[in-house]
Amino acid sequence: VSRVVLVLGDQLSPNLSALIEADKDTDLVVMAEVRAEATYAPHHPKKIAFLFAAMRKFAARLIREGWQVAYTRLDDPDNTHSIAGELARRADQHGANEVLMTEPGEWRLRDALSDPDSYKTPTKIIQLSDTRFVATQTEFDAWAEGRKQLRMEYFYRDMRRKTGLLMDGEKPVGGQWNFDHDNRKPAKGKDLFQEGPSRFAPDDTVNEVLDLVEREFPSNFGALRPFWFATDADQARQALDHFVDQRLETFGDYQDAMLQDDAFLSHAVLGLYINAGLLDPLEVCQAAEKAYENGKAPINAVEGFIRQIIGWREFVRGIYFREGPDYTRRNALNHQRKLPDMYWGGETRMACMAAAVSQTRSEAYAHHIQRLMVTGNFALLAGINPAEVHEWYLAVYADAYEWVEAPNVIGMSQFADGGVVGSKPYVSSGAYINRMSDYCKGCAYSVSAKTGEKACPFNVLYWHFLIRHRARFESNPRMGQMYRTWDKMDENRRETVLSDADTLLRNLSDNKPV
Ligand code: FAD
Ligand code: DLZ
Ligand code: SF4
Repeated sequence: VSRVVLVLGDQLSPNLSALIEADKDTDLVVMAEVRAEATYAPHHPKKIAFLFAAMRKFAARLIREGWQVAYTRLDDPDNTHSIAGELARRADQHGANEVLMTEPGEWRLRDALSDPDSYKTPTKIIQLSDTRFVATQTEFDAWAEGRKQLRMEYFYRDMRRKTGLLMDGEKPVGGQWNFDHDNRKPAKGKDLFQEGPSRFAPDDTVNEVLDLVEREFPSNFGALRPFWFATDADQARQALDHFVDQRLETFGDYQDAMLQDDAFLSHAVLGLYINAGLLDPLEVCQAAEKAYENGKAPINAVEGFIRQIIGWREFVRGIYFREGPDYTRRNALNHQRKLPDMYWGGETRMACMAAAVSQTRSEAYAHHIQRLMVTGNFALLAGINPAEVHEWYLAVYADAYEWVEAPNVIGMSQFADGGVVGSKPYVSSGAYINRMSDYCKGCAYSVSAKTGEKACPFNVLYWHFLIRHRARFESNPRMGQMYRTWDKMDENRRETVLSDADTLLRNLSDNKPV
C-alpha cells in the first residue's frame, strides 16, 4: 500500500475527489467510527446512528467495487478514537507514507489533519478540494471580494447561470429569478397529516448500529428509536423521488408554515442525505427541475426549492470558509445568558418552544422556520450566548455540520457575526408565529396579550431586544419603523413591557421555567 485515503462520515460519495484521485490497486481507504467525532458535540443518537450505518454501508459498497478498505468500528479494541490517530495507525500498519483526503467540512478537522505532527511517521499530506459543491471557494471569494453586503440573491443568480438550472438561455425560466411572493402561506387544517418523508425499516446493519449507539451514548438528548432514515444512496434516492412526487408541489406554499401535528409538512427532509454525501445536490435540483418541466410542480415551488440548495446552501458554505476559524466564537451583540433547560426538554409553558423541542428530540429534525423563528428567535430575543446556541444546533439536528450550521446559527439566526449573513436580525413578536402556525391556540400564554403574566414571551422580549440594541439597529432602514411604533406607545405601557421582559429574563437566568 502506498497511500491511505481518508473517507469521513460526511464524505460518503462515490465521486469524492479523494476517491477519484486514488488508485484501487495500490491505495487503502480508511474509514473510522471514533469518539473524537462522536463527542465534539453531544450529537442526537439518531444522527450518530445514521452516520455509522451509512458509513458501514458505504464501506461495504467500496469493497464490492474492488477497493481495499480498513474500517474501524467504534468498539474495536485497537481504536485510537481520533481520525488522525486512525490514519496514522493504518499508515503504520501498511507501511504507507502518504495521506490523501478531500478537505473536511470543518476548520477543527481540516487543521488537525493537515498538521504533520498528527502522524507519527513522516507523511506527505494531500488535501483536495471538495468538489461536491456548485461553487469553488475561489469563485465564492472572488464574488464576495469588495462587496459591502453579501446578498444571497445575487450569488444565487450566478449559480443559476453556472448550472443552467431553470434557465432559458440567458434568462430565468418564467421571466423572474425569484417567485417568493407566491410562497409562504400559513397551513390550514386540511393540509394536516400529509404522508411525510419516506421511511425505511432498519435492516441488520442498522439494527447492529442502533444497539451500539444505545449502549455507548445512553444519555444523549434525543430518541434513537423509531429509526427510519435512509442509510445508503439507493434509499436516499427513493426518498428524493418520493418527495418530488408527493410534496414538492406544495413546497413553496407551506415553506414557512408550522403545525403542531405535522413535523415535516412539504419539506424535503433530504438535507441530512445531501450533507453526508448520499445525494448529490445537483441530482436533487435536476429531479425538481424535471418535475417542473413535466408539469408536476409549479415554478414557485421548484424555484424556491432549487434556491435553497444552489443558493443558500452554497452561500453559507462560502461564508464559513471565508470568515475563518473564529467564526463560531463571534458575539457581536454581546449576549451572555446561559441556554435555558427548555432547549434540552426542560419544562416550559410556551407551546411553540415545547413543540419544536419535542419534535427535535423525537426526529433530530425541525424545519427551517421552526429553527429560525421559534428556537432561534427566542434565543436571540432572550440574549442567549450564541456559542451555546451554536453547540445546541450542531448537536441536535441530523443534518448538522459546522460549515452549514454555523453560518445559519451564528450568522442568520443570532446576528452574532454583526451582519455578514443577514442585513437585519430575524426577530419577531408572537404575531408572526400565530400567523404561520397553530401553536398559539394551545398555549398557556396569550399571543394577543402584550403585557402581564399571560403575555406571550415573544411579545415582551421583542421590544426588550429592540430597545437594548437601539444604538445598533435604529438607523437600519428596515427597522426604523419599529422604533417609531415604540416611540408612539404610551410611556406607562413601555415601562410595563420592559419590566415584564426583565422579570422573564430574570426567571430564565434563575432557571425557572417560562
Ligand atoms: P427543505 O426545507 O426541504 O429545503 C431543501 C434543502 O435546501 C435542504 O435539504 C438543504 O439542503 C437546503 N437548505 C435550505 N435552507 C438552507 C439554509 N439556510 N442553509 C443551507 N442549506 C439550506 N441546514 C443544514 O443542512 N444543517 C444545519 O445544521 C442547519 N442548521 C440550521 C440552523 C438554523 C438556526 C437555521 C435557521 C437553519 C439551519 N439549516 C441547516 C438550514 C435549514 O433549516 C435546513 O437545511 C433544512 O431545515 C433541512 O431540512 P429539509 O431537508 O427538509 O429542507
Ligand atoms: C458527525 C460525525 C460523527 C458523529 N462521527 C463520525 C465518525 O465517527 N467518523 C467520521 O469519519 N466522521 C464522523 N462524523 C462526521 C465528522 O464529524 C465530519 O466529517 C466533520 O465534522 C467535518 O464535516
Ligand atoms: Fe409561542 Fe407565544 Fe404562541 Fe405561546 S402564545 S405558542 S409562546 S408564540
